[in-house]
Amino acid sequence: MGELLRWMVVLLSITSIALASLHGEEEEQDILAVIDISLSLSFSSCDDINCDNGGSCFKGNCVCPDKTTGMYCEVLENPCEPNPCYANGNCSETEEGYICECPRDFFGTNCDVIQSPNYPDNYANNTVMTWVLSGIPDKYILLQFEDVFEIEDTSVSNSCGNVSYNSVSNNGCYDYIKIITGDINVKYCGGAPPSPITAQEGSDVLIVFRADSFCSYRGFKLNYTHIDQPIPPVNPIISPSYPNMYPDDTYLTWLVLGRRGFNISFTFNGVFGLEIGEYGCYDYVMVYTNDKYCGNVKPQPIVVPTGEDAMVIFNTDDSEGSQGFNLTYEYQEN
Ligand SMILES: *[C@@H]1O[C@H](CO)[C@@H](O)[C@H](O)[C@H]1NC(C)=O
Ligand SMILES: *[C@@H]1O[C@H](CO)[C@@H](O)[C@H](O)[C@H]1NC(C)=O
Ligand SMILES: *[C@@H]1O[C@H](CO)[C@@H](O)[C@H](O)[C@H]1NC(C)=O
Ligand SMILES: *[C@@H]1O[C@H](CO)[C@@H](O)[C@H](O)[C@H]1NC(C)=O
Ligand SMILES: *[C@@H]1O[C@H](CO)[C@@H](O)[C@H](O)[C@H]1NC(C)=O
Ligand SMILES: *[C@@H]1O[C@H](CO)[C@@H](O)[C@H](O)[C@H]1NC(C)=O
Ligand SMILES: [Ca+2]
Ligand SMILES: [Ca+2]
Repeated sequence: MGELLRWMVVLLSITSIALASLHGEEEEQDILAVIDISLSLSFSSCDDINCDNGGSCFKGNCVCPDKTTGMYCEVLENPCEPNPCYANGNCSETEEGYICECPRDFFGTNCDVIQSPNYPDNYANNTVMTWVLSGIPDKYILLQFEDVFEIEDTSVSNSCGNVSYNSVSNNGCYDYIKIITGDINVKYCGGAPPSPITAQEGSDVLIVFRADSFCSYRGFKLNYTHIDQPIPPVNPIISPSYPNMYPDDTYLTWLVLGRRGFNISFTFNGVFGLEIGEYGCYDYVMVYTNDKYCGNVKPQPIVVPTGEDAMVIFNTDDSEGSQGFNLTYEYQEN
């Protein structure tokens, strides 16, 4: 096949020389071109080339399957190079790829998962655990929580009742997971996972889990990854489908980071509507403090003191909705 192709190309070139001569044009160049073509043809033949590892020859070059490189696909890429295991886990090659041997308290394919003891069963009372996730220069650590999240907050009854669906960071926690990185220093507890958290560029993340001596719950599980671009904070923060009706049974959180020397000023815009009933807020949005906002009257702007982080929480019950909210914020130097 290679041979046939070669002759066809040479024939074509001879024809073009003939045409060129007819027009009395630069014959020399065309002859050079023919020599060029036959030279490159002798190099681009697949006749004498055997590609290893299932590679196939095309125009004299091996096209290599995944995980192989080299002129003849003879070099197997090492799946452990660079080390895909986080937390200094040890990588070993296997038939299917690699496995990570993770340090104590790190789990997941790439040692990229951490969790409270016994998750998703109850953690033990009197637990303190810490993890350090090492940052990589120019990258951002992204933390993502699993849906099952239950850490004792102060709303539970003395008999270790259900955790509330409504917990706020930094207060109201008997047990907690604490995330410390750069300007972030927040505690989480309650019955719903925090939204994803992005650390600052290159920063390590310190995580502390602490349970007191009474009442344990299912705990938390999160994974982390190093990403190239931070996920920008959303602004405005709006309820799903706004200004159309938001869904039932929704719990969403947003973390707005404080900055030293700046207050954060939150303002509600446009339509505001959250279900209110005989017993208060059935659906609500909560900003920074424990104040729950609902009804149809837009709340006054909220100013968060300098340096403090602000949580925004949106919680709806299992029936009846309204139009929701549109919340913008800005940093004000003070
Ligand atoms: C990785 O291997 C080294 C040397 O065998 C060992 O000392 C270390 O404990 C291992 N690390 C993990 C996380 O298993
Ligand atoms: C990390 O957790 C999130 C939330 O549970 C999940 O959507 C995502 O697939 C997980 N990533 C990995 C690599 O397991
Ligand atoms: C606690 O939650 C469970 C499951 O969601 C529910 O069946 C039970 O009634 C709740 N108990 C209390 C005291 O609210
Ligand atoms: C934690 O303590 C409570 C009593 O406060 C007890 O009922 C519960 O079984 C303990 N949990 C575990 C996992 O030991
Ligand atoms: C910023 O917050 C401080 C402390 O709460 C307050 O005294 C100050 O008036 C605020 N500044 C602005 C511009 O709202
Ligand atoms: C939310 O309010 C801002 C400020 O008024 C406005 O620019 C934006 O379009 C609004 N977004 C929605 C979805 O209504
Ligand atoms: Ca507890
Ligand atoms: Ca509702």
